[in-house]
Amino acid sequence: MDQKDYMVIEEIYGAHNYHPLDVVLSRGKGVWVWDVEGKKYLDCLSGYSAVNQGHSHPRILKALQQQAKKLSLTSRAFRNDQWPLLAKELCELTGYEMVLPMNTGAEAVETALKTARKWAYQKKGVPQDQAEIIACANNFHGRTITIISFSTEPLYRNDFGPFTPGFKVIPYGDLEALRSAITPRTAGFLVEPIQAEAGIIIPPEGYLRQAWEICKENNVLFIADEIQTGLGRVGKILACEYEGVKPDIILLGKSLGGGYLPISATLSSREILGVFKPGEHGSTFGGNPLACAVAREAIKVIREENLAERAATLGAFFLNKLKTIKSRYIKEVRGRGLLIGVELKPEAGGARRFCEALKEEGLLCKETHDHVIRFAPPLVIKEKEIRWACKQVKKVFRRLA
Ligand code: PXG
Repeated sequence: MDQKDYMVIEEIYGAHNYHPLDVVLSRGKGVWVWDVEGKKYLDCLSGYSAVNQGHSHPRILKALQQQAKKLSLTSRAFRNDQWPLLAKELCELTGYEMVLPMNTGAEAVETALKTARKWAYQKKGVPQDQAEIIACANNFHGRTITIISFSTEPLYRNDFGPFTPGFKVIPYGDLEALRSAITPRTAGFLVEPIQAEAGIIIPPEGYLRQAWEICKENNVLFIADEIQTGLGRVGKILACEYEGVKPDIILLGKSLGGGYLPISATLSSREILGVFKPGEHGSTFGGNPLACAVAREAIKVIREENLAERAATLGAFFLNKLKTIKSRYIKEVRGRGLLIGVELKPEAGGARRFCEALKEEGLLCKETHDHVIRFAPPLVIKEKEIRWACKQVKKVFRRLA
């Protein structure tokens, strides 16, 4: 079968909830992936940052294989010998006291929302069913009904109502808006340290720190969604470290599974996460020994291969190289670590056609919103691979000019 055959079958039998680039991949190693016809590409998306350690990392693969042979799933009805160790190691990595494991990012977000509400009723004294949570315009936190209830993107919401009440949306980067949105019933403020899906939007310097302080003054939980920015992507283990912010709750996902399995985590203090009693929340696969063994190795690799430091240095190199590309179509090149966006002017005709042209040159990128090309390769990328990527980008901008 060639690529066309797979695409035809997918279009017939698969729901059309995505619009992927027309490339059918069957193999990956490090920063490289191969299509079914053997053509090689540099992966500049990393599964939306779920493959920070690179495809098919040998150490993580070994952990997966060894654990798969021993024990894969117990449910939380019984204990297993991997979850306690992952819990401890994750807390040591991030400086938190307690963790609740789930599978997808959206489930970690839901966990944080439930935590904040329960905390509000039990600790803050908010009257039952009155808790409010503040989120930011142009957020991306996942796809559940509750999460899209505070999305501002019509595409994510249209025809999915009725929505979950209890949320307020304020502009991102606006401290005054935060101050005035807080009431005695506010349980938490949910924020992405960088809005990746919105087009790599970096808030004004000091925003996170001051927002955190406003939350502290008002006894409001500061909840950082680090699902895409965390685990090294932006040059630190947590993006919030850039401003010395220690959120009350952080959310991790994506690369926690080392590119192999879905596993997510909600981390907080004992005081906050301690609100859960047996039976109040959970998931069949959350904390399963296979995912936990993989996650333990995944975070070891991030630490021992200095992936956060690599992202900082190589990201700066990549960013500066992209900034040297001269094109009347480029509005701005911005990023932090290896999370980089090239925003195009409207006359460029959209980022999609650039991604399609880059694919032809062997570089896989995805547009985010209509006008931003995102560059987010695995953090194991080498300088010479970045040089090669930039050459292809230059070529495409010349060709499409
Ligand atoms: N928070 C952030 C910041 C994210 O980027 C999620 C939460 C949700 O994670 P899950 O594992 O539930 O997808 C994300 C996910 C998609 C898609 O295909 C998702 C993301 C980025 C791009 C596309 O729905 N990020």
